[in-house]
Amino acid sequence: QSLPPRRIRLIGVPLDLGASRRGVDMGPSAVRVAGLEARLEALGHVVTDGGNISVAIAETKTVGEQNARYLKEITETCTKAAEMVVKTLEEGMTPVILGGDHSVAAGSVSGVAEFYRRQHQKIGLIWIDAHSDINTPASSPSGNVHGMPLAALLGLEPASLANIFGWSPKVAPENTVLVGVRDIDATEKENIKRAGVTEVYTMRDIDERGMRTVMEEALRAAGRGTAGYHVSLDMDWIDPEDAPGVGTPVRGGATYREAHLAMEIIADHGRMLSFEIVEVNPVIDEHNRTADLAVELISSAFGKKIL
Ligand code: HAR
Ligand code: MN
Ligand code: MN
Ligand code: MN
Repeated sequence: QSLPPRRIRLIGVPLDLGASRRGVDMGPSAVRVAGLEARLEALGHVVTDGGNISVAIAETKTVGEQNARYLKEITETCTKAAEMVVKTLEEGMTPVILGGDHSVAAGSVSGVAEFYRRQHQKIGLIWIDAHSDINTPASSPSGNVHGMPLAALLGLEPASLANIFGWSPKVAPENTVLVGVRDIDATEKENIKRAGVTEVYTMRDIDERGMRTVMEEALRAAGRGTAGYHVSLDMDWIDPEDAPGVGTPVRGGATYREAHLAMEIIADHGRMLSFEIVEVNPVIDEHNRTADLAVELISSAFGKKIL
Protein backbone atom coordinates (compact mmCIF):
# COMPACT_ATOMS: atom_id res chain seq x y z
CA GLN A 1 0.00 0.00 0.00
CA SER A 2 1.24 3.46 -0.93
CA LEU A 3 -0.60 5.67 1.57
CA PRO A 4 1.47 6.80 4.53
CA PRO A 5 0.54 4.68 7.55
CA ARG A 6 -1.69 6.33 10.08
CA ARG A 7 -2.14 5.92 13.80
CA ILE A 8 -5.82 5.09 14.20
CA ARG A 9 -8.03 4.96 17.28
CA LEU A 10 -11.29 3.01 17.11
CA ILE A 11 -14.08 4.62 19.13
CA GLY A 12 -17.24 2.57 19.65
CA VAL A 13 -20.51 4.39 20.31
CA PRO A 14 -23.22 1.78 21.00
CA LEU A 15 -26.08 4.23 20.61
CA ASP A 16 -29.55 3.14 19.54
CA LEU A 17 -31.62 5.83 21.28
CA GLY A 18 -31.89 7.83 18.05
CA ALA A 19 -33.69 5.13 16.05
CA SER A 20 -37.03 3.42 16.58
CA ARG A 21 -35.79 -0.01 15.47
CA ARG A 22 -33.51 -1.49 18.12
CA GLY A 23 -30.20 -3.26 17.59
CA VAL A 24 -27.70 -0.78 16.18
CA ASP A 25 -26.19 -0.55 19.67
CA MET A 26 -24.55 -3.88 18.76
CA GLY A 27 -22.97 -2.35 15.66
CA PRO A 28 -19.56 -1.61 17.23
CA SER A 29 -19.29 -5.15 18.47
CA ALA A 30 -20.25 -6.64 15.09
CA VAL A 31 -17.66 -4.53 13.28
CA ARG A 32 -14.97 -5.52 15.79
CA VAL A 33 -15.91 -9.20 15.43
CA ALA A 34 -15.61 -8.79 11.65
CA GLY A 35 -11.92 -8.06 12.25
CA LEU A 36 -11.54 -4.33 11.72
CA GLU A 37 -8.40 -3.80 13.83
CA ALA A 38 -6.44 -6.64 12.20
CA ARG A 39 -7.53 -5.59 8.71
CA LEU A 40 -6.35 -2.03 9.20
CA GLU A 41 -3.08 -3.23 10.74
CA ALA A 42 -2.53 -5.49 7.72
CA LEU A 43 -2.49 -2.27 5.65
CA GLY A 44 0.40 -0.95 7.76
CA HIS A 45 -1.57 1.29 10.09
CA VAL A 46 -1.04 1.30 13.84
CA VAL A 47 -4.45 0.72 15.40
CA THR A 48 -5.56 1.08 19.01
CA ASP A 49 -9.06 0.22 20.19
CA GLY A 50 -10.27 2.97 22.52
CA GLY A 51 -13.27 0.94 23.68
CA ASN A 52 -16.78 2.30 23.86
CA ILE A 53 -18.29 5.62 24.89
CA SER A 54 -20.94 5.04 27.57
CA VAL A 55 -24.56 5.16 26.45
CA ALA A 56 -27.74 5.08 28.53
CA ILE A 57 -29.92 1.97 28.23
CA ALA A 58 -33.30 2.90 26.76
CA GLU A 59 -35.24 0.79 29.29
CA THR A 60 -33.81 2.79 32.19
CA LYS A 61 -34.81 6.18 30.74
CA THR A 62 -37.94 8.05 29.71
CA VAL A 63 -38.27 9.24 26.12
CA GLY A 64 -38.62 12.94 26.96
CA GLU A 65 -40.09 15.12 24.21
CA GLN A 66 -41.87 13.02 21.57
CA ASN A 67 -40.53 15.20 18.75
CA ALA A 68 -36.91 14.38 19.69
CA ARG A 69 -36.92 11.15 21.68
CA TYR A 70 -34.09 10.61 24.20
CA LEU A 71 -32.48 13.90 23.13
CA LYS A 72 -31.00 14.47 26.61
CA GLU A 73 -29.24 11.08 26.71
CA ILE A 74 -28.14 11.36 23.08
CA THR A 75 -26.64 14.79 23.77
CA GLU A 76 -24.71 13.38 26.74
CA THR A 77 -23.26 10.56 24.65
CA CYS A 78 -22.50 12.81 21.66
CA THR A 79 -20.68 15.25 23.95
CA LYS A 80 -18.50 12.44 25.34
CA ALA A 81 -17.83 11.15 21.82
CA ALA A 82 -16.91 14.68 20.69
CA GLU A 83 -14.44 15.04 23.56
CA MET A 84 -12.84 11.68 22.73
CA VAL A 85 -12.49 12.73 19.07
CA VAL A 86 -10.74 15.98 20.10
CA LYS A 87 -8.38 14.03 22.38
CA THR A 88 -7.65 11.51 19.62
CA LEU A 89 -6.74 14.26 17.13
CA GLU A 90 -4.64 16.04 19.77
CA GLU A 91 -2.66 12.82 20.15
CA GLY A 92 -2.01 12.78 16.42
CA MET A 93 -4.32 9.86 15.73
CA THR A 94 -7.11 9.43 13.18
CA PRO A 95 -10.50 8.74 14.79
CA VAL A 96 -12.60 5.89 13.38
CA ILE A 97 -16.03 6.02 15.04
CA LEU A 98 -18.16 2.88 15.10
CA GLY A 99 -21.90 3.51 15.53
CA GLY A 100 -24.50 3.18 16.68
CA ASP A 101 -27.26 5.14 15.05
CA HIS A 102 -26.44 8.20 12.98
CA SER A 103 -27.16 10.70 15.76
CA VAL A 104 -23.58 9.98 16.90
CA ALA A 105 -22.38 12.16 13.99
CA ALA A 106 -23.52 15.24 15.91
CA GLY A 107 -20.78 14.34 18.38
CA SER A 108 -18.02 13.05 16.12
CA VAL A 109 -18.23 15.91 13.62
CA SER A 110 -18.36 18.43 16.48
CA GLY A 111 -15.14 16.95 17.84
CA VAL A 112 -13.31 17.25 14.52
CA ALA A 113 -14.64 20.78 13.99
CA GLU A 114 -13.60 21.85 17.50
CA PHE A 115 -10.05 20.53 17.06
CA TYR A 116 -9.54 22.38 13.76
CA ARG A 117 -11.29 25.55 14.96
CA ARG A 118 -8.59 25.87 17.62
CA GLN A 119 -6.15 26.03 14.68
CA HIS A 120 -8.36 28.54 12.85
CA GLN A 121 -9.35 26.03 10.19
CA LYS A 122 -12.68 24.83 8.82
CA ILE A 123 -13.59 21.24 8.03
CA GLY A 124 -15.67 19.67 5.28
CA LEU A 125 -18.24 16.90 5.70
CA ILE A 126 -19.01 14.05 3.31
CA TRP A 127 -22.40 12.58 4.26
CA ILE A 128 -22.92 9.26 2.49
CA ASP A 129 -26.43 8.00 3.17
CA ALA A 130 -29.77 6.96 1.64
CA HIS A 131 -31.24 9.69 3.85
CA SER A 132 -30.44 13.37 4.31
CA ASP A 133 -30.84 13.37 8.14
CA ILE A 134 -31.66 17.07 8.12
CA ASN A 135 -34.95 17.07 10.03
CA THR A 136 -35.46 19.27 13.06
CA PRO A 137 -37.72 18.32 15.98
CA ALA A 138 -40.39 20.54 14.39
CA SER A 139 -40.13 18.94 10.93
CA SER A 140 -39.44 15.30 11.86
CA PRO A 141 -42.18 12.82 10.97
CA SER A 142 -40.82 10.30 13.51
CA GLY A 143 -39.18 12.15 16.40
CA ASN A 144 -36.13 9.93 15.83
CA VAL A 145 -32.97 11.93 16.43
CA HIS A 146 -30.93 9.89 13.91
CA GLY A 147 -32.89 11.80 11.25
CA MET A 148 -31.59 15.14 12.65
CA PRO A 149 -27.76 15.24 13.06
CA LEU A 150 -27.03 17.09 9.82
CA ALA A 151 -29.55 19.79 10.74
CA ALA A 152 -27.78 20.27 14.07
CA LEU A 153 -24.29 20.39 12.51
CA LEU A 154 -25.41 23.04 10.02
CA GLY A 155 -26.69 25.23 12.84
CA LEU A 156 -30.41 24.42 12.78
CA GLU A 157 -31.91 22.25 15.57
CA PRO A 158 -31.91 20.36 17.96
CA ALA A 159 -30.11 23.18 19.81
CA SER A 160 -28.47 20.89 22.40
CA LEU A 161 -26.72 18.96 19.60
CA ALA A 162 -25.99 22.06 17.52
CA ASN A 163 -24.21 23.71 20.47
CA ILE A 164 -21.79 21.03 21.63
CA PHE A 165 -18.65 22.98 22.73
CA GLY A 166 -20.85 26.09 22.83
CA TRP A 167 -20.66 27.17 19.20
CA SER A 168 -22.46 26.57 15.92
CA PRO A 169 -22.56 25.80 12.99
CA LYS A 170 -19.86 23.11 12.91
CA VAL A 171 -19.74 22.92 9.10
CA ALA A 172 -20.44 25.48 6.38
CA PRO A 173 -23.10 24.53 3.82
CA GLU A 174 -20.66 24.95 0.91
CA ASN A 175 -18.35 22.33 2.45
CA THR A 176 -21.16 19.88 3.25
CA VAL A 177 -21.84 17.23 0.63
CA LEU A 178 -24.56 14.57 0.48
CA VAL A 179 -23.85 11.48 -1.58
CA GLY A 180 -26.26 8.71 -2.56
CA VAL A 181 -29.48 10.10 -1.12
CA ARG A 182 -32.75 8.58 -2.28
CA ASP A 183 -35.23 9.02 0.58
CA ILE A 184 -35.73 12.67 1.54
CA ASP A 185 -38.80 13.90 3.44
CA ALA A 186 -40.66 16.89 1.96
CA THR A 187 -39.80 18.84 5.12
CA GLU A 188 -36.13 17.96 4.66
CA LYS A 189 -36.10 19.46 1.16
CA GLU A 190 -37.03 22.78 2.75
CA ASN A 191 -34.34 22.37 5.39
CA ILE A 192 -31.69 21.66 2.74
CA LYS A 193 -32.60 25.01 1.13
CA ARG A 194 -32.83 26.80 4.47
CA ALA A 195 -29.37 25.55 5.48
CA GLY A 196 -27.96 26.56 2.09
CA VAL A 197 -26.64 23.12 1.09
CA THR A 198 -26.27 22.85 -2.68
CA GLU A 199 -23.89 19.90 -3.03
CA VAL A 200 -26.46 17.11 -3.04
CA TYR A 201 -25.67 14.05 -5.18
CA THR A 202 -28.66 11.74 -5.43
CA MET A 203 -28.64 8.13 -6.62
CA ARG A 204 -29.85 9.48 -9.95
CA ASP A 205 -26.71 11.59 -10.24
CA ILE A 206 -24.63 8.49 -9.56
CA ASP A 207 -26.63 6.51 -12.17
CA GLU A 208 -26.29 9.20 -14.82
CA ARG A 209 -22.83 10.60 -14.20
CA GLY A 210 -21.05 7.72 -12.53
CA MET A 211 -19.50 7.35 -9.10
CA ARG A 212 -16.11 8.66 -10.18
CA THR A 213 -17.41 12.04 -11.38
CA VAL A 214 -19.71 12.41 -8.39
CA MET A 215 -16.97 11.65 -5.87
CA GLU A 216 -14.43 13.95 -7.52
CA GLU A 217 -16.93 16.83 -7.36
CA ALA A 218 -17.99 15.99 -3.82
CA LEU A 219 -14.42 15.85 -2.50
CA ARG A 220 -13.52 19.08 -4.26
CA ALA A 221 -16.42 20.93 -2.58
CA ALA A 222 -15.73 19.48 0.88
CA GLY A 223 -12.02 20.19 0.55
CA ARG A 224 -12.27 23.77 -0.71
CA GLY A 225 -10.78 26.08 1.93
CA THR A 226 -10.81 23.39 4.62
CA ALA A 227 -8.26 21.35 6.56
CA GLY A 228 -9.85 18.26 4.98
CA TYR A 229 -13.06 16.41 5.68
CA HIS A 230 -14.85 13.96 7.93
CA VAL A 231 -16.47 11.00 6.16
CA SER A 232 -19.77 9.83 7.67
CA LEU A 233 -20.85 6.56 6.09
CA ASP A 234 -24.37 5.31 6.82
CA MET A 235 -24.43 1.64 5.74
CA ASP A 236 -27.99 2.07 4.43
CA TRP A 237 -26.39 3.95 1.52
CA ILE A 238 -25.53 0.56 0.06
CA ASP A 239 -28.23 -1.48 -1.63
CA PRO A 240 -30.05 -3.77 0.86
CA GLU A 241 -29.00 -6.67 -1.41
CA ASP A 242 -25.44 -6.23 -0.13
CA ALA A 243 -26.16 -4.54 3.21
CA PRO A 244 -29.31 -6.12 4.68
CA GLY A 245 -28.34 -5.46 8.30
CA VAL A 246 -29.35 -1.81 8.61
CA GLY A 247 -32.13 -0.12 10.56
CA THR A 248 -33.91 1.53 7.64
CA PRO A 249 -33.16 -0.21 4.32
CA VAL A 250 -34.11 1.63 1.11
CA ARG A 251 -34.06 -0.01 -2.33
CA GLY A 252 -31.88 1.36 -5.10
CA GLY A 253 -28.64 1.95 -3.24
CA ALA A 254 -24.99 1.87 -4.23
CA THR A 255 -23.69 -1.44 -5.51
CA TYR A 256 -20.82 -3.33 -3.91
CA ARG A 257 -18.33 -2.03 -6.47
CA GLU A 258 -19.67 1.54 -6.50
CA ALA A 259 -19.27 1.66 -2.72
CA HIS A 260 -15.69 0.40 -2.91
CA LEU A 261 -14.83 2.82 -5.70
CA ALA A 262 -16.08 5.75 -3.63
CA MET A 263 -13.86 4.68 -0.71
CA GLU A 264 -10.88 4.09 -3.00
CA ILE A 265 -11.22 7.60 -4.42
CA ILE A 266 -11.38 9.04 -0.89
CA ALA A 267 -8.14 7.18 -0.08
CA ASP A 268 -6.44 8.44 -3.28
CA HIS A 269 -7.15 12.06 -2.34
CA GLY A 270 -5.52 11.64 1.08
CA ARG A 271 -7.47 14.45 2.76
CA MET A 272 -9.76 12.47 5.08
CA LEU A 273 -9.45 13.69 8.68
CA SER A 274 -11.69 11.13 10.36
CA PHE A 275 -14.16 8.42 9.49
CA GLU A 276 -17.32 6.92 10.89
CA ILE A 277 -19.55 4.00 10.03
CA VAL A 278 -23.11 3.92 11.38
CA GLU A 279 -26.43 2.07 11.37
CA VAL A 280 -25.07 -1.50 11.26
CA ASN A 281 -27.82 -3.63 12.84
CA PRO A 282 -26.70 -7.20 13.68
CA VAL A 283 -30.22 -8.16 14.83
CA ILE A 284 -31.51 -8.16 11.25
CA ASP A 285 -28.21 -8.95 9.51
CA GLU A 286 -27.38 -12.25 7.80
CA HIS A 287 -24.31 -13.90 9.38
CA ASN A 288 -22.68 -10.51 10.01
CA ARG A 289 -22.28 -9.78 6.29
CA THR A 290 -23.16 -6.10 6.66
CA ALA A 291 -20.45 -5.70 9.30
CA ASP A 292 -18.05 -7.66 7.07
CA LEU A 293 -18.81 -5.23 4.25
CA ALA A 294 -18.32 -2.30 6.62
CA VAL A 295 -14.82 -3.59 7.41
CA GLU A 296 -14.05 -4.01 3.71
CA LEU A 297 -15.19 -0.47 2.95
CA ILE A 298 -13.21 1.01 5.83
CA SER A 299 -10.16 -0.86 4.51
CA SER A 300 -10.65 0.68 1.07
CA ALA A 301 -11.04 4.14 2.59
CA PHE A 302 -7.75 3.58 4.43
CA GLY A 303 -5.79 2.61 1.37
CA LYS A 304 -6.46 -1.05 0.51
CA LYS A 305 -5.77 -1.56 -3.15
CA ILE A 306 -6.72 -4.43 -5.47
CA LEU A 307 -3.23 -4.41 -6.95
N1 HAR B 1 -36.30 10.89 7.45
C1 HAR B 1 -36.80 9.93 8.38
C2 HAR B 1 -36.96 10.54 9.77
O1 HAR B 1 -36.57 11.64 10.02
C3 HAR B 1 -35.90 8.71 8.47
C4 HAR B 1 -34.41 9.04 8.51
C5 HAR B 1 -33.63 8.32 9.50
N2 HAR B 1 -33.10 7.06 9.01
C6 HAR B 1 -31.78 6.81 8.94
N3 HAR B 1 -30.95 7.86 8.81
N4 HAR B 1 -31.33 5.69 8.91
O2 HAR B 1 -30.04 7.87 7.81
O3 HAR B 1 -37.44 9.89 10.64
MN1 MN C 1 -3.50 -2.76 17.72
MN1 MN D 1 -28.13 8.44 8.33
MN1 MN E 1 -29.72 6.39 6.37
